[in-house]
Amino acid sequence: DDAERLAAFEARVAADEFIEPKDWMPDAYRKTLVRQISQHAHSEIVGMLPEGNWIGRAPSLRRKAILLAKVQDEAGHGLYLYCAAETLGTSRDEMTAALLAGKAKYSTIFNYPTLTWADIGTIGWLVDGAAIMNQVPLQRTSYGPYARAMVRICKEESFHQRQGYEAVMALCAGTPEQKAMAQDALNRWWWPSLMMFGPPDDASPNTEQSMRWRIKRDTNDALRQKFVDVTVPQAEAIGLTIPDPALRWNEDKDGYDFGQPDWDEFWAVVKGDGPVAADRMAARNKAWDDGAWVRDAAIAHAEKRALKRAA
Ligand code: FAQ
Repeated sequence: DDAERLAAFEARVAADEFIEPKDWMPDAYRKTLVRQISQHAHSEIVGMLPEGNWIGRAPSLRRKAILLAKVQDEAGHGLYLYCAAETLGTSRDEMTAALLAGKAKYSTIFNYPTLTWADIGTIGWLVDGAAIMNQVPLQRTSYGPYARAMVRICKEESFHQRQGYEAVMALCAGTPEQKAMAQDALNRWWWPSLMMFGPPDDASPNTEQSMRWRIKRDTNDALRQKFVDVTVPQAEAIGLTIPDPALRWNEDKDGYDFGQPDWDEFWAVVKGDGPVAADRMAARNKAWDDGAWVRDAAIAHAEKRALKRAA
């Protein structure tokens, strides 16, 4: 019966076994996974937009080639993640429809504008840096297909983070105007990057259950702390200042004390009021509509081949 199956499921999770698509799982576990994995997939897809609009304006051929490769990687991440979510019984068409209708959540970070070239380096450094901090532990998430998707994603994110930091480093070694551009980008992206980890633990409705089921392996605040601890020395190394007057090293906890992002702004952006949220949704819908002929052609081609095989 259900109580027995639930006990067996919880014992497997506690023993760090992976749960696989055909295994029995509680409905709430399946629902939480579909929620988190689909939100994650949508983030990768919408996340192509802020950087995609700089491909034509990259300052050199080398930077352009790197950025193009990075944006393509994000598309690939979205596709692995949609596949992982599909193993739980929700179709990619349903997930895509929810995104295009503006009903699906995706990371708040992608509702902020990319104003200068320095923003592109800063996104690689901070946004991909935050993504790695969050996703390395997810390689041990309890659902097998999600954990395995994370392995390749983390390798690619690590290249993204390095290319971003290297681009910011180049600006910091350039003219005073270039260095000021890098500082301005850090000032604008710092707080939204801290928001990527989600609300504080005491305001996070999903953390406790997700930790018990080992869907999440660390809490939002624990990952945010780790991110601050590794990022501050990186900023110092290239002569940039983190825009947080409360930031200071705390010997006792062997980590930094730091200020809190504006959580009212965070919840407003979660609810869809981000500075460029409407533009992002319009761009996604336009891309979907513009791609209709490609989907139609692929289906027509597949049908023609199926007919030939039948003949
Ligand atoms: N944005 O109870 P919690 C990338 C929502 S990396 C929007 O704490 P949970 C790479 C949350 O969904 C970015 N919504 O939730 C890249 C929940 O709403 P719901 C994507 C947020 O799930 C780089 C409510 O608030 N990474 O794309 C956010 O336990 C560069 C309550 O929150 C992932 O998705 C937020 N920041 O913890 C691509 C990683 N935070 O559904 C392109 C996997 C919270 O109950 C360029 N996800 N919410 O109505 C996770 O680890 C978790 O889902 C968290 C949130 C940590 C994001």
